[in-house]
Amino acid sequence: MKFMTGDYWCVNSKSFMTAPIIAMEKRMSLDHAAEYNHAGILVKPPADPEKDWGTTYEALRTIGHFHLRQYEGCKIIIARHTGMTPEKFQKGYKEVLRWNNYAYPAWRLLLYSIGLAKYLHGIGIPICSELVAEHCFHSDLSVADGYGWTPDALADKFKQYRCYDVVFEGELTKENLFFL
Ligand SMILES: [Ca+2]
Repeated sequence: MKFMTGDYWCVNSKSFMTAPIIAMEKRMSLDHAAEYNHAGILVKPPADPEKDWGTTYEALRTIGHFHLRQYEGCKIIIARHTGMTPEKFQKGYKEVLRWNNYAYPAWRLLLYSIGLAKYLHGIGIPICSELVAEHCFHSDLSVADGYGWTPDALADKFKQYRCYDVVFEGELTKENLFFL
C-alpha cells in the first residue's frame, strides 16, 4: 500500500479562498513561495478507485471526516513522518478528535494576516494546518504545539525536513493514486 493511515497532506483546493490564503502565505513564508491553501490528515488510505479514495480528518466549514476524492483534479502533496506508527497515529488522533464537529474558526485567518495566529487562539479551535500540526504534536513527533502553522509551512517542512518522506506530489487523479 502506497499510502498509510497517519499520512499528512496539503492541497490547492481551488476554492474561492485559495487565492487570498496563498497570497497571505507568500507574505509569511521565508521562501516567499506558496502553492497549497489547505491541509489534513489521512485517517483511512485510498483503497478503491471507484469509491471515496480514503477518509480524511480535516477542518472545512466544520472539523470532521471527509473523503480525499473531493480534491480530484487538485494539486496535492502527501507526506509521511518517518516515525509514524499505528500507535502514534492513534495517540494523536484521540487528542484531535476533541475538535470533531466544531465550526471552522474563520476569524483566525484575520489573525494570520496580521501575524498573531501563533499567540492568540482563544479556546484553541485549530485551523486546517494547525489540526495537522497538533496531531503531529500529540503523536510525539513534533515539539511544536501546532498553533501558527500554515498549509504552506507544512508543505515546506514535508519537503525539507529529513524526518518526512514525500509519498506523492502532483495532480490528484485516479491514475496517479492507484495505478502509478
Ligand atoms: Ca513557502
